[in-house]
Amino acid sequence: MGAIDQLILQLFDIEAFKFGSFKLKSGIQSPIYIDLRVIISYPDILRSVANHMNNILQNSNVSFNEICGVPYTALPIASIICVDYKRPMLLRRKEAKNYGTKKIIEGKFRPNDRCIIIEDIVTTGSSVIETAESLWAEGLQVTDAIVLIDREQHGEKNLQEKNIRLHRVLKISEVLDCLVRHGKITEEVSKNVSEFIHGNQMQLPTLKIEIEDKNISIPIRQRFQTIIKEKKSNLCLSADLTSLDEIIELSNLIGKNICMLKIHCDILTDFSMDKIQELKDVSRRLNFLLLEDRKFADIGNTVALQYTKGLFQIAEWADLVTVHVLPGEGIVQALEQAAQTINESRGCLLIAQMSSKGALTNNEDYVNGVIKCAEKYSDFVIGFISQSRLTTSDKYLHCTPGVHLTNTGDQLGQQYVTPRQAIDGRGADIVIVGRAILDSINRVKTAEAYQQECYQVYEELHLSSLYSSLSSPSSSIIRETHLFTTRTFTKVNLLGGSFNVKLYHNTNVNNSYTSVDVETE
Ligand code: 6AU
Repeated sequence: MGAIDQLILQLFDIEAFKFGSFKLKSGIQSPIYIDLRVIISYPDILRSVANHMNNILQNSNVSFNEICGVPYTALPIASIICVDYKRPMLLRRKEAKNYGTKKIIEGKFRPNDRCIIIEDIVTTGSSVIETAESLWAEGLQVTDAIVLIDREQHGEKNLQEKNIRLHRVLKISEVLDCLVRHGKITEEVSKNVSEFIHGNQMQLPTLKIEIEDKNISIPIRQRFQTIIKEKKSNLCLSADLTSLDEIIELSNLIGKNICMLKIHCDILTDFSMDKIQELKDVSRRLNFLLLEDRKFADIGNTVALQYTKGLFQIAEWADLVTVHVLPGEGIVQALEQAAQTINESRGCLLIAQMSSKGALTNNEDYVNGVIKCAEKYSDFVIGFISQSRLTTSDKYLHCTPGVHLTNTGDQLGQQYVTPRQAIDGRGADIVIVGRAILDSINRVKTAEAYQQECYQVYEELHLSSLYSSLSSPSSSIIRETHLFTTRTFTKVNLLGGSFNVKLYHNTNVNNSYTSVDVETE
């Protein structure tokens, strides 16, 4: 008997396949029920399943760095494969932790690593897709999934649409054939199940709105987007303090509320590489980016040295830096080249407009020059420091300083607007707030208030763009903002039905787009 037949019969013997009439989660009555959870009680069968999946992995020649099992049944299978292959494993939590790092993917990986998904059974492919989306959001590449059983209910095509290749040990049709051949089920039962399978092809109900230049394929940009979304924060704290110890202490308290911490390393009286490493550790633990507001403004050669050498060795620790384009595009070219010597992903924000009174940057030609430079170096430039929305492309994050809820300016030319004016009026994605938080009586409470205000306005704005993208004759919004606390954004009446609408970024490197997923209730 062939190894595949042997495996099918073993699964039959331990009642992984049940025939009769079963009500599925969806309410549909099914003549077959497959429960692969039982395999964990049979070490020999578990090992045999892992061996079969290993063979597929070997024969498919897919290169990969990590393996991610979909909870729960696939986890022990993935563990065995990882041990056999001596490959690291990743885990996707079912829910993000609501304490500590709020991570959804556990385990070590690097941006652009290739990860294979392992699953026990595929029907529509939705759990593989959900897992892939979480991995994409972390900058990983996912192109292949291996499953034990394909129920042949359109899962392969659904996965194909997301550019994921499906490899399977068994198709349900092969299982049925084998069980009939060995007299375990009758022809009639097999036919019944086949008819059910053919009559229940399940496409994912997805309405995809593609936005062409949604280029979030570079890791630092992806990380930023993910942080904003996961933490529900578009607040950057401008920690203009002269003590790094104080900044570290403050970031431990406020880190959970911000997406980015901005510092000026040249005003620090106690700078050391050890201390800045400590701040970097806090930024990784509490999940925010570090921006060194260096405002580089010299010729390329000098700037490359300022970025990588000297006391500060900025490139070693700053995820992002600010740059004036005054000297011409060579400055960005130099920084990008210098950043390539660093192991981690780096980027920069171009200063396009300033908040201070009489700023010479407030000139159309100048700003156009900055935008052109951003386009040319769009792998390294992830956004602007600006006072208005500069391009219709949402490739660039617009970061706006000069924000205060109560003051209108200082004695030295700074001019303030409120968070709502910055986001709604001026199109800011990220709001940079300094003294409004630093000079307040309770910095933590004030930071929380700014986080809430900024993200609420940001979400309202995003929702209204979602509204307009869905406002075709066949769709109309029936319920509004009450679902903000989850990833589900709203409910719409679409094509005659009521749907939950989810907005998410598909960060598949080869096919970046934003899509609106529509799920039936
Ligand atoms: O909120 P504040 O006024 O206490 O701090 C604003 C911070 C300061 C400035 O150096 C910086 O934002 N800034 C910038 C940046 C970020 O480059 C540009 C600008 O036009 N205005 C401005 O205030 O750290």
